[in-house]
Amino acid sequence: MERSLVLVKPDGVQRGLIGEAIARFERRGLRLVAAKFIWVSKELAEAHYAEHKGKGFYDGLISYITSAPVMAMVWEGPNAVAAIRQTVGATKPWEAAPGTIRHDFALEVGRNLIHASDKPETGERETALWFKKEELVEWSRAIDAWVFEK
Ligand code: D4T
Repeated sequence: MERSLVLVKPDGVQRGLIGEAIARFERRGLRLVAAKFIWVSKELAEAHYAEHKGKGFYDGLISYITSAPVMAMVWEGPNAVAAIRQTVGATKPWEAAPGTIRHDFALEVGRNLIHASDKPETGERETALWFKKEELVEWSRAIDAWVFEK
């Protein structure tokens, strides 16, 4: 089963979009594994965005993600990474497909509301970076057989 880290970023939290994001992932059939509401430290922000160090938007990215609390979650399901990226929409909100979260609620790449892991391996790495093992909940739902084929 694939897992993805999802962050409702500071702008999403400030704009009251935590519930909107959770509702969309729940409706899609994804299963929640972990969640916590935290103010991100500079260390965690730098570890999370290490691949962008040195880029022009890096400093702005770090100050944005540490500017106010975020809602950090892990969601799982078959093809969860691609499904969640599809629900979230393209990084640049003006390129995001209609009906996606970024299309429906965002305009700027530096205020794009949500983070989602970009590959299954990234999902595993980011889950381990943001959550301790004991914070991940293994469970099943009565409806799983009606959402998950296997
Ligand atoms: P995140 O990581 O926030 O979910 O975004 P994406 O996975 O969709 O996109 P990304 O890693 O390419 O970018 C990370 C983060 O940097 C901001 N950004 C990106 C920016 O401010 N200017 C830019 O030109 C780019 C490419 C937005 C998301």
